Amino acid sequence: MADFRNEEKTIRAGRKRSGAWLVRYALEQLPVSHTFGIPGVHNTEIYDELSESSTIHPVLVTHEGGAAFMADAVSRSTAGEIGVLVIVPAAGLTNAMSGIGEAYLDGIPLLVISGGTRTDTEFGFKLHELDQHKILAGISKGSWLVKKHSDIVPTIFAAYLLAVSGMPGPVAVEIPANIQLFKGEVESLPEFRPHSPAMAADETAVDDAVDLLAKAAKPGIFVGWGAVDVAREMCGIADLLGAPVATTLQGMSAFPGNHPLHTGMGFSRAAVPAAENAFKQCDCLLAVGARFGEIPTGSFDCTVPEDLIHVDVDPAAFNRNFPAKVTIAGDARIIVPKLLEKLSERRLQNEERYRCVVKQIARDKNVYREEWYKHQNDRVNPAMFFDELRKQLADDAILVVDDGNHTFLAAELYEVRHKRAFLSPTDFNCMGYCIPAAIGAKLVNPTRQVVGIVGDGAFLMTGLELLTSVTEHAGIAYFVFSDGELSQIAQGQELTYNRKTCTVLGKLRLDGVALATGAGYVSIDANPHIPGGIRAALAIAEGKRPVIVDVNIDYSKRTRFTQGVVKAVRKRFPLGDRLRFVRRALLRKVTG
Ligand SMILES: Cc1ncc(C[n+]2csc(CCOP(=O)(O)OP(=O)(O)O)c2C)c(N)n1
Ligand SMILES: [Mg+2]
Repeated sequence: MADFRNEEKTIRAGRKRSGAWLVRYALEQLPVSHTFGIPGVHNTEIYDELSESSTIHPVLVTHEGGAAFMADAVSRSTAGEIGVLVIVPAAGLTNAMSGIGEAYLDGIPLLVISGGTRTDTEFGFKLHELDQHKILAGISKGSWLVKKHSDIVPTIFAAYLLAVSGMPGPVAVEIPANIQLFKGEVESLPEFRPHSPAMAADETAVDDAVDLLAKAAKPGIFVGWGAVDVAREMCGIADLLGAPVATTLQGMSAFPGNHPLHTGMGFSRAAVPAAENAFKQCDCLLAVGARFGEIPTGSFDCTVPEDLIHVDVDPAAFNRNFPAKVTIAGDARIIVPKLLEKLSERRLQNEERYRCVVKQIARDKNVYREEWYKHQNDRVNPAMFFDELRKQLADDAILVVDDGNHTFLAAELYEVRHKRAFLSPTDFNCMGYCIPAAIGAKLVNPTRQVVGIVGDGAFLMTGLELLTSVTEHAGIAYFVFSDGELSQIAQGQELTYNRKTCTVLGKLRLDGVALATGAGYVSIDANPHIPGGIRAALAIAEGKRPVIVDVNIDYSKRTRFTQGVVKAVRKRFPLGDRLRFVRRALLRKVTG
């Protein structure tokens, strides 16, 4: 593994310090404002130290899985802070794994500080005794077991640097209880020096990319989370090229949804019509910070031109799913401004293309919206709901989603206008993300509105973290899409099997959960209640209290995503099995 040791300045300490003091010392120098977790006998000394901190607030959660999602959202919703967990070994770690896994596959930095069993006793079968590093090996960028006091600060700095370098991700440091509790010799205390992603862009590759883009007849742009901090420059590139822009799901806030060249999430047949149409006959694709993962490609069912220019911090993404003509490895924050600069020098004349593309996108977006507006019944219309929510929220409001049908409704119908303003659990795709993640986002963005969109099934997984938002005065409006089902899967079952198994939920009284946790409660039963319901919820959240909004959502119209993905997956089945599936579904339709 590379040596990520910080080029630290050291201060002479000259006396003994407890390990817990050293942990606090290290964390206070990093961009850390909160820690998330639950105390136990293996980390109470760290918690006791944190209670003395004037810069770090330790947050008690109800489950360490929630802690990990909160920490993940801290990293996602800020350009610089890192989310930190302070947990007990073994049981705390395994509970936190869902959030650690999400951060790992989505490339989100996370710093896990775990207690560890004592290393100074001869006994075996100790409480929480488990080789955590074996578990962490497949789900983190690296993990350390601290052996002596003087290693604590340099190890935490090294772990942090690894978490934020290259493709970001989670890291873990285990500090045995005896080292935390007792004092040990530390000769010097390193001081942290922030680093910058100074990785120069490969000029030749950038020139090659500009050549391809300049001569393209129908260029297109695909942006992912990796481009989240260069949205302004990406707009500049799109404008110069007159190129339509699609985003990944995770990267929905990497390009403003109200830009006239924005089309939607993905550009496959599982994308909205504006995106699908705009990318037809695309002859040169610029992909930035997007890995062509399963979701935005509609299960790998998109057509990618030969002239693919792929920019990514992770070279492993190149030529994996789609071959690229030009690859540029590095941080989008360095490469994209360079691309924009070099494209601007070409004095391209793409005004006519810009006008045509913009016109078609606007037309397609309108038609799709009308299609949704026409689909009305006595339940809450998703398009009307998201339009009203958009109207009432500030541009920089953060929308946190979970995983389910509601995610794709949000992706297709809600306009994200600000960077880092749409948080979604994407590649690990873990249900239970929204409720806790919204808390993490709100705590580090107290002046921004934070809103959750969560399915009733996902709510059941982590809903009791509402108590954490109540105690932390995190004013979040949680819109629970109550359809009584695990709909994203139930719809797939319906389309594939004509039968639903194990996807109908028990009846949940959300007003009871609100009462139990101290959250506010609002219900939106039908379309006329949408404006008033949203207004009432946002007012409660404004008063620093979370609120559950029970939305009687209409799921009878399927998203383009669900329809497209089911077809794409089925298409790849062996012919015999495909026919068997179709026959079985038809038979069940007839026989009931
Ligand atoms: C931890 C976990 N378990 C199971 C799944 C599979 N899964 C994906 S979406 C979904 C349905 C979610 O239901 P709900 O939260 O009610 O949202 P809806 O689809 O109804 O909007 C399920 C079960 C998952 N993604 N994550
Ligand atoms: Mg549901």
